[in-house]
Amino acid sequence: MKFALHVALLTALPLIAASAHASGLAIHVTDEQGQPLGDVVVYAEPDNGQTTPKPMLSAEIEQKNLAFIPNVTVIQTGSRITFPNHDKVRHHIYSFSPAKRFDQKLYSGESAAPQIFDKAGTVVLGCNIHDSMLAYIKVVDTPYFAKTNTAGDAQFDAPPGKYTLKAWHYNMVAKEPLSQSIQIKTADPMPRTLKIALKRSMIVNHATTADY
Ligand SMILES: [Cu+2]
Repeated sequence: MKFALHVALLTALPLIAASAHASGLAIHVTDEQGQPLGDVVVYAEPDNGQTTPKPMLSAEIEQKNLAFIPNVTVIQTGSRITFPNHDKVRHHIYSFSPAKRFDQKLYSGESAAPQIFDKAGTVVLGCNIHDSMLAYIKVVDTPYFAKTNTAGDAQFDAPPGKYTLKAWHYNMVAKEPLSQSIQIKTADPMPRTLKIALKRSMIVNHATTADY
């Protein structure tokens, strides 16, 4: 046991050393009234197109109490998502979005096939049985991304350099993500504030499976 722990620590060390060269980018997002905005996907695309390899993380979108949890997921292109159903009823999930079309007929438990998302874009997930079930997947072509919490804050690490910083919310007025050029420096302590204009009604006007 002791030996195994030692080996694990040794293998972890280079990772810790590598991340020391990256710098953290803190972002705060509000709506037009200055209220903190959660569930905003923020991501940075390097201007030179180069990214430092990062382990591809898989994600899970659970079905519970007739809802998708989480409501918003961000993943890098090529990542996989699993869809465990923790309800007693069966779900039939699907996406018509060009970035990923799939159809998982009535299933329960862990039997839904994992899906790989290999194209950047927005995917809206629906359930054929329960119309109110909706979830959003933002597939991005970069390993540098995060999602704001309910306080509107997000942060991620990226090596110093020039980037295009983008921000996307499923209920934003603009069709394209908010976009700005930024320079990430080794020391980047101040959070950057972004403002996103939302459609007036979250309930009536939010994007549905027909919009993407
Ligand atoms: Cu369902």
